[in-house]
Amino acid sequence: GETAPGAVHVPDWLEPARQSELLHACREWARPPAGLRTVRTPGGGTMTARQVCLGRHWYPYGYAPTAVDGDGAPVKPFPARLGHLARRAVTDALGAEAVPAEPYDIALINFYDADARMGMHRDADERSDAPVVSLSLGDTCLFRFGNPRTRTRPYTDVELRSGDLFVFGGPSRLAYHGVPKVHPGTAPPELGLAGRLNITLRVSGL
Ligand code: MD3
Ligand code: FE
Repeated sequence: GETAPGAVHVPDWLEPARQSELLHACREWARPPAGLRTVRTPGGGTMTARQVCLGRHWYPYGYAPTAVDGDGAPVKPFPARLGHLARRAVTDALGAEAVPAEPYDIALINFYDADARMGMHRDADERSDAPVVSLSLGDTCLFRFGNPRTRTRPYTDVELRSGDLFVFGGPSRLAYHGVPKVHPGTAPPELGLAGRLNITLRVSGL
């Protein structure tokens, strides 16, 4: 359903076998070089969700070809199949007209343990207004969707579960959003994941 203009939630978009496949791939991508890392924020803090990047390395607040704030290794390539998945996701959520002409070329994968959170922020480091595609695996989280102008209320709170798709396009592309809570032990048992994983697929416009 449409949470806000251009923000569409599609529960259970990924069937269980596809969730397992994607989780397995994420675990491979998380290995060094340029694997899972803790993101340091400019204020001297650290993000509680740890991250792996494909295609381009995100660091606060820009993109680089190597893991500049990790081991310095070249970032793993963006797999063609994630590009196909992104276009299919946008088509299902927003319609074929919303699929961008430019290729999807970045994946950011966030790993949340039971205590991890993500504060309210905007994703404004891409030079493209193409929709962002979000896929969730593992534990259910409380996802908080705000508005494009301020990080404050009004919010729309949505539970994101394993297999859910969320696409953020149009006026929602620059909206504030965050993850105030992960619900431990809520992952589908057959997935074999303690915690939550979120994959976002993006167009860099570079
Ligand atoms: C709304 N990730 O990677 S997914 C992020 O669950 C991020 O890991 C969260 O925020 C997570 O930047 C939230 C939902 C999401 C992702 C990207 C968006 C919402 C968005 C981009 C624009 C607007
Ligand atoms: Fe974000």
